[in-house]
Amino acid sequence: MIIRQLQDILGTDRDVQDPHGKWASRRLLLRQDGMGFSMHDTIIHAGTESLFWYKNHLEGVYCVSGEGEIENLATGEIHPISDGTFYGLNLHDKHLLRARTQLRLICTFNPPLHGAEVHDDDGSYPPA
Ligand code: 9YT
Repeated sequence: MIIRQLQDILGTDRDVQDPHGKWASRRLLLRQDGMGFSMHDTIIHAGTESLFWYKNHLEGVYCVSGEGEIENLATGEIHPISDGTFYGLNLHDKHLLRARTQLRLICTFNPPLHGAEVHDDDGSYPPA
């Protein structure tokens, strides 16, 4: 059984800061933990807009606090995000994520991240 506390991850190599300063991702679970998915407690900083396009991963995201929106760039649809909103990028959906206030998102990736991925210019992470 794996037991982890967010407090113990802060400031370690599992506490990943966006090089552009838009988010912080605290990796509770990674590929090397062997569970087939990764799970992250992610903070999206207030007032930011980020382009993400996970071509090589499926991502599920559950918002537990904050206010923002996601724009589906394939359709132009904009969906509000707040405490209790889930979105699943089942079509590897290219999107813009906007945080009006600080968002706290619980994110899962399949396949799992190993932790050293860096977003490319398209907003994707390289294949596992
Ligand atoms: C929601 C989202 O995609 N945020 C970007 C960071 C990513 N979730 C990660 O690496 O944890």
